[in-house]
Amino acid sequence: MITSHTVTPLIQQQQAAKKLLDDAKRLLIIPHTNVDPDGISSALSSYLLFTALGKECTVICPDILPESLKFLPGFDKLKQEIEISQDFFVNIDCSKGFEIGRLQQQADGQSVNIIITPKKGSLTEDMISLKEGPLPFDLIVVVDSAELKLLGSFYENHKELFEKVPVLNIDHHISNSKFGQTQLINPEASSATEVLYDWFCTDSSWKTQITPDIATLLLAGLITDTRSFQNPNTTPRSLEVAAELLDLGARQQEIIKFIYKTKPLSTLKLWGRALNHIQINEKERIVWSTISKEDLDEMQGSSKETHGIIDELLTTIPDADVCILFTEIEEGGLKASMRSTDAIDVSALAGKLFGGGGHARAAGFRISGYDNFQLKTVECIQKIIDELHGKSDDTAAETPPAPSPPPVSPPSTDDGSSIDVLQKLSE
Ligand SMILES: [Mn+2]
Repeated sequence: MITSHTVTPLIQQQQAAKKLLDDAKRLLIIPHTNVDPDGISSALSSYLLFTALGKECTVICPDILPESLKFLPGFDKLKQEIEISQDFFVNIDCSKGFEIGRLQQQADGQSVNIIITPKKGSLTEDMISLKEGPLPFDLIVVVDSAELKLLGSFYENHKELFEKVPVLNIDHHISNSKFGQTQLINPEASSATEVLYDWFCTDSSWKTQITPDIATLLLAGLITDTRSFQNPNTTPRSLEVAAELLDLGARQQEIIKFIYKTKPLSTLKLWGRALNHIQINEKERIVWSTISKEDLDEMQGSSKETHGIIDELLTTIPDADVCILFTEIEEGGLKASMRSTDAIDVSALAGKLFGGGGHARAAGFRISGYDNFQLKTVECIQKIIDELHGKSDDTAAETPPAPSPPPVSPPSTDDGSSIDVLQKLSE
């Protein structure tokens, strides 16, 4: 949600964020779930820099660790969980001559008694006070996440921590909900790592700590969020930052090799299936393809491996205004990723017809509760064609209705298709 509040100038945000960082000693750094290279690289570059500056840092990957990003410097530092044990203090005022002889504890099943035997003087209630001990972190740095709930179960499981510890929100999504005590949000930056780089450069003692490893991380986020500088979010500043990072020793070829030129065999086989299943309606300028559960099983792949198909295969077909990839998902149901040219607003289509959402040129939706995947995809395409022709829903309803209306889920949040879309199109 974009608020109407006056936007704090970037320089002031950078200064406030720096002040918070300077005062903090124990940092918890975390990117969003459904991790992507920008999120992970932002978290790891912050981890490496602030560790070098003497902070005690913990870096979280709130997802299964993505094997494909193992090449990123610092990857082995990622933790999936933390153990939080906050001590509790029972304070005894000994200023009036009281001395403890012995401390014991005695449990009776329901409760525990702490028994204090005096060595000198006597103990009264007003000499005892109780307080919570320090938390394991004094600052949480959330990177590349438009909302706290995008931190997934990590946030759900540690809500109290997020309430007690100040949160620094570093992001580049225009849709950022501005959570946290302090924000450093630059919606003009093409990646969260670009926001970080500009921030790191505001302090010369920070900038000199940018090692080739940190530069590689920062460049990895920049390259992937701009899809190698192909996306319209690429600005003159992103190209400048990329050049400066190369100067600082970023290993661009390593990023290209591991992100773009290393695909598991199962992914390539799934791409083969998708290519085989491409269907085109030339008149309506719609291209679509399908990956069924059988395809996933036979190719030993996962539905999370399909998101390159739409951006790297389907959208390269000229003369199509709408591209759609239907993928059956392991948990049941299907997800559809949509891309379009300027001619069509797929977010509106996905929302109106299927309760999905996203952005004008990239959107998605989910459907569950159908009997036949292939028939369902044909039905979806027909609905889209009818809608593009301005036919009303009543007309569409004249086709034989499904036994019961399929429940429609909100846009997917588990792969590149739509959380990506929801976050990314503002990039
Ligand atoms: Mn990003």
